[in-house]
Amino acid sequence: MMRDPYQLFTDQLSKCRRILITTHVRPDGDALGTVAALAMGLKQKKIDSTIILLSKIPSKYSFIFDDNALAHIDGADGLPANLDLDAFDGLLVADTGTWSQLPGMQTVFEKWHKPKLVLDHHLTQENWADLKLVDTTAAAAAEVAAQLFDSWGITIDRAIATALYVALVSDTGWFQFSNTRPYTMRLAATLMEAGVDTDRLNIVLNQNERKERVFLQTRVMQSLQLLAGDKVAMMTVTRDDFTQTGAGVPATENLVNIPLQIANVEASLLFVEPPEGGPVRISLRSKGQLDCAQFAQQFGGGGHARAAGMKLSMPLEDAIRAITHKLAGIAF
Ligand SMILES: [Mn+2]
Repeated sequence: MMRDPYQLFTDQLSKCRRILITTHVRPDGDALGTVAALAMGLKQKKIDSTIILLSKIPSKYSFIFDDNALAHIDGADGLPANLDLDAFDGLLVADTGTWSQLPGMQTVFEKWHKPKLVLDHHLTQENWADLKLVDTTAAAAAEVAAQLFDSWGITIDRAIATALYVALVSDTGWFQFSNTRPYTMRLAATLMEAGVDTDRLNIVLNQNERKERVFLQTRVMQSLQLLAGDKVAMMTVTRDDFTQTGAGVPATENLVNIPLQIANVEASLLFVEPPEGGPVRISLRSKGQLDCAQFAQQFGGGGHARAAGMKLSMPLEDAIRAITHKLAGIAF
């Protein structure tokens, strides 16, 4: 008989006294919320944890750590040289199962002799973990963590519930995306009953932008063009846009989604000319037939069917020409 994967995971974690927890580079709300919830949940089981993050925490998410006095090691510039691996009994990776999402980790941990555990909901997985708890039907890694807590008898208190709620709304677009399932809504209800202040979270996460970002958005929207019989939208962010608004590249996040509001638009492109130079970054989103990942692969990029990215080392105008030329050959 197959053993319950949650029980196997619990058994393995129970053998640890101190565990290192991490998540993917450029962590989103699911990554950060799940990592924080895991650290707090394990504490109830007298398991100490140390969180290491491979990028700076986006400021809107820092409250998850600050409110709960959760410290973390900054691994944005590589793992700290003084990190004492002997102090840990295992590595717990949340919201990814691939080394490419964990820069700097593979060389150190590939041959590490202690257990490596992955808790995730992504389809793409590698085989280096000693134990995996992966549910690809879960809308967020947080759903897997919540089920682990449930089966292990870890109480979802207000702090844990808040971290899990941040994770859920991040990966489901506030319960709008197609990954939202009945369990997601039931879990959200449980989290609200545990005391999550959903109104405050809405303000902190959705109404907390720096003014530079909104001014950048205003400029970028002026660049909107429709191609391919209004089926493809295109916007550009130029070096000048960054200089004039004082915004940085992170402020371009999600701008690519705006043109998808237009009924006829099936795909949206955002070209970003980085202020510090380097390749032009192109984001592609689809709400129709276009497979973004397949398209991006032609240019050495990648992603998912509805969201992908690529980088082109050429001037902005040439990058626009190359991409729109390829898109012109697609029948929408
Ligand atoms: Mn996730």
